[in-house]
Amino acid sequence: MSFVVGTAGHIDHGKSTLITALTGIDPDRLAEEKRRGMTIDLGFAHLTLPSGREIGIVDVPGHARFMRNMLAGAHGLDAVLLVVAADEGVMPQTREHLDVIDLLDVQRGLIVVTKADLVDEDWLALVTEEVRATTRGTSLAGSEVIPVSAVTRQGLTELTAALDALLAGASLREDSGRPRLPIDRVFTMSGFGTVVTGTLVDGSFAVGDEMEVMPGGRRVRIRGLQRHNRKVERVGPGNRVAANLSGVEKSELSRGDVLARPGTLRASRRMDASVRVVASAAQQLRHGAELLLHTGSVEVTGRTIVLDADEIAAGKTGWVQLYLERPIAVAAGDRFVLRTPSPPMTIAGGTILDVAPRKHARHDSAVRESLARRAAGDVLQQELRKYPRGVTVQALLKATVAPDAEVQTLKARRLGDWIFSDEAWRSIAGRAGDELAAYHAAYPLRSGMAREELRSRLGVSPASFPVVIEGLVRDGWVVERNGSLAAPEHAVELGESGPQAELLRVLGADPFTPPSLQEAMRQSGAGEELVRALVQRGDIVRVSDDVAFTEGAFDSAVAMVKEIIGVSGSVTVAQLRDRMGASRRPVLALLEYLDAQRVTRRVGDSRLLR
Ligand SMILES: Nc1nc2c(ncn2[C@@H]2O[C@H](COP(=O)(O)OP(=O)(O)O)[C@@H](O)[C@H]2O)c(=O)[nH]1
Ligand SMILES: [Mg+2]
Repeated sequence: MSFVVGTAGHIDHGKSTLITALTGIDPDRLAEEKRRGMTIDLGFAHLTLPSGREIGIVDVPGHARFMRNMLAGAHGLDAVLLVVAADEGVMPQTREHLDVIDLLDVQRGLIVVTKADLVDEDWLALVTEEVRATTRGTSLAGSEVIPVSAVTRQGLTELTAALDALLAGASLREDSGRPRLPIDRVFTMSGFGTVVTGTLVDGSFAVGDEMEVMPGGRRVRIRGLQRHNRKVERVGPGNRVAANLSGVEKSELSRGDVLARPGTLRASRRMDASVRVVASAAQQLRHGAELLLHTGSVEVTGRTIVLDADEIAAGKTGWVQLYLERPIAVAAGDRFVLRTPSPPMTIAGGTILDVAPRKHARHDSAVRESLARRAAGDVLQQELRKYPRGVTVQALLKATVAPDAEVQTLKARRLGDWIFSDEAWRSIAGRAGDELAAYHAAYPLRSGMAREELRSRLGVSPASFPVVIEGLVRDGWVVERNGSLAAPEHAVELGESGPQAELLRVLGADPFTPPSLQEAMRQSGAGEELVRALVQRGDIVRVSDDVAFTEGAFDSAVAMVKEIIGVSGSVTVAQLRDRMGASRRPVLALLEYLDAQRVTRRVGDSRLLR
């Protein structure tokens, strides 16, 4: 049972001091932080609560100038401690951090009123009321308020008990089998090499796992893992994790990169999202605005295309497409925050809905409807609609961090590693039926269409074609005959009279010494098409370009070959010619055909059976 808890609140309100008082660990680890007595970057600690529940702690800087660091630590939190100093009350970054917590939808929190030793009861009551009012309408509304003092240690026991109770109601982080570690720190340790840290979500890491650094896709291996400063072999979601990586230098990694299982995450520059503009925002979210996007531990500049309006007013929601300066690794469902670069302010936030959208026309109701369905949780089904020719399950899942099992719930046709929306599958099957019907009408004497030809007419990829055919056969749209594809009802109709009957008569007149096939065709008026149909049906056997036997003659000749070999151990052209009473030309062609068919094997002038 493990959770990650973050701090939030204005500078100098006692966040870091509180964490030290609770854990004995000073989260201000940088020399500059110690010298200035001020948190600059994220700090980390850990604590075992009275119940035995273990928590990792992320301590954030409160200074407005270091908001970007605060944001890098604010994702993946199970709960937050909103810290407000009793002597100062609610201050600008109290509000801004609260906005961030609210936009990231952190639902569990405690309001910790610190420095209670500095004020009297009446003042404390006023501050308590002020904080309650401030959190109203946010995800922390109604959170318990706990006065504490790091100096007198008043309230610390109550605080750990309250945190324990709060987390008792929290479900463990879902392990969807698709771990992601948004990296918030990279350093080298002598004897270890490259180490990254972060808050692990969505899955587990184990020592020895091969991982991928996204974006970029660099392969690395997890050489060692630490959780709360202790070596572990394996660690699950909802943990602060340090991972020692092999195969990568420190200089090749940075905050914002994501460590994930190979092939499970997509790097994207364009994404669709729902947004909400914070109620107190000094400006609306304007179409075309250049903003800073924060999600996971990454910060990136991007342009905001407002899809269904020219601007989104403070307190309102809308649909946007974000176009980023560079690709980042995200998944549908991820929360994000948008800030204006100058003056630096948190203005909006929301949920990523599509990590690989097309450019949309603005004010398009179909786009709006599709986004609304995604926002309602229907991401995979919507994603599947993008692939009219099917998609591999793995590629589909890259759109989200949904567990693989969610694929089973889709209205779709699953064939091997491939998946087709019901609509796509109906269209492919209908098209196959139409193409085959047209082909049979054009070539009634052919038993069917070559596989490759049907593939290109359907426009499906070579990779998916085998499963597509398998599915079409199973559904009764297609049959496979003589290596070609046909509609089940198709049969080659050869009449009892006419050129085909004539050809068989001409070839069968002197069955072992038939005229050349070209001569027989000329005499009977049969064309290539008809010859092919007769071959496919097995009425004639074409042993070379210009020699064909009737079925009966061929079968007899093969029997003779086997008989001679049975008696003499082998057969020569002369032996067979004498036995068949035929001329040399068809006999030679027959034997070469049998060699090619691997019935016989040539050794010198003789043939043996294979
Ligand atoms: N009197 C009193 N001072 C405190 C208390 N907690 C923190 N401080 C002081 O407040 C200042 C800022 O604390 P710090 O933890 O760095 O604040 P942060 O910026 O929120 O992390 C430091 O000088 C602390 O000693 C407290 O409970 N009582
Ligand atoms: Mg601090």
